[in-house]
Amino acid sequence: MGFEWYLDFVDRDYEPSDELICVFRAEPDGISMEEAAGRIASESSVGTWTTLSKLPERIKRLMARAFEIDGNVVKVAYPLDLFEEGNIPQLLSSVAGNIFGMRALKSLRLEDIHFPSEYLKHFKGPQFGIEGVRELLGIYDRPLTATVPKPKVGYDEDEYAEVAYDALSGGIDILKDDENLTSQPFIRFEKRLENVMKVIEKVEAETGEKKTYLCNITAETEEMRRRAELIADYGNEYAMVDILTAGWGAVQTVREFCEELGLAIHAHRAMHGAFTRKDDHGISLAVITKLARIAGVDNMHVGTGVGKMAGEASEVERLREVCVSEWEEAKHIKRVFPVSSGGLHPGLIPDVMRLFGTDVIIQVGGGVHGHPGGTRAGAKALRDSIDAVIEGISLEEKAERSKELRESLEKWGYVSPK
Ligand code: CAP
Ligand code: MG
Repeated sequence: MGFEWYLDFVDRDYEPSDELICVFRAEPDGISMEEAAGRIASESSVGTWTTLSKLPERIKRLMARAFEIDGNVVKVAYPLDLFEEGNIPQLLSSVAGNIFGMRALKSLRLEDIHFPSEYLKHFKGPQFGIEGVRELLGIYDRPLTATVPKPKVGYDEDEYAEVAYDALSGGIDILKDDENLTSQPFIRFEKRLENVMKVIEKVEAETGEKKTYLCNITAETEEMRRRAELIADYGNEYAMVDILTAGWGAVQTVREFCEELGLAIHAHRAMHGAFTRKDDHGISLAVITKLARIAGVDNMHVGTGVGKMAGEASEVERLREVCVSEWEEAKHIKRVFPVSSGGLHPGLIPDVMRLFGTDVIIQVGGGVHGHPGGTRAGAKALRDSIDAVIEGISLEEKAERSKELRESLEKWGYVSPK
């Protein structure tokens, strides 16, 4: 139409240079892919629905350009001056904001973002990363094990500590709060932290093994800072944050004070399913996982490929790669420990280790606390299943010498729960 300038944002001959590139999948509604691409590039950079009576000269160099249209896939190049240095919320308000709501698009999915080094240089990335976490815990040659007490919420501070004692003394390395456990009336944060740290002290003295606690600080930002300070006062290594419900700006603040406090960050991705699951609309987990690494978390959930949560093995492999690959464009951004979690039990450990190798944190909640012999037996069954893989023997063979593993296999076998 005469008052539109969307097609000014489409240039198939354009060759991006050191720009931020977004890959979108778009389904137009009554317009061409060309016009859809123009709308995406315009609305996510400098434009709007109509031509304007005044345009500053610099607009020409700030316009995003849709430079590749292949079927429903559109690639858009964004000049870096569009983005404030070091500001993740503003990035998403641009490339993942209004465009999702445009009537001219039936659906839109942000599949990937390619960040140039000029953009990444403004971010610290993880404080510890895989190598730093292994040094923190003194565990180098095997996956790390974690468990979440289940039921996920419901224990009081003392009952929680009992489950923690059984899990950690049974062989689990890391105790993790569940994503919705923060500070409820029956289990206040301060008392739970005090109790778990006493348990860790006791178990470390009894076993000589290093233990740590992924303590969930998720809350308003100043409260998260207060909780993190308490964690550091106890000498614990980690704070845990539900990064999507807390928000990217909060995560960047957490990264700052965890640097001051020397705390590693465990990132839980609860709520991602609200916008990652549909193939034709939303934001891919590859984008979320890249942003988590850029924001500087040390651990990040990436799925199992075999457990109860959605996510095929091919997607899990891609997300693992986002975590563990060296980034040529930003060598200062350390590698992130992938966390495999969700419906796991000893019968699935060979599959998980086939997918991840040993650089993985294997989180097993129900698959430990649902063991017929209880939490401690569940913990040993988990460790024995990992040992079996490292020894190169089958779980059945290992189970001949492990009652706990045998009972786990009798209850769950190799089921992939839904
Ligand atoms: C797993 C879990 C994790 C999910 C999150 C849960 O418990 O604690 O939050 O793994 O999903 O609450 O379901 P179980 P994802 O071990 O008992 O399944 O890791 O895919 O983000
Ligand atoms: Mg959970």
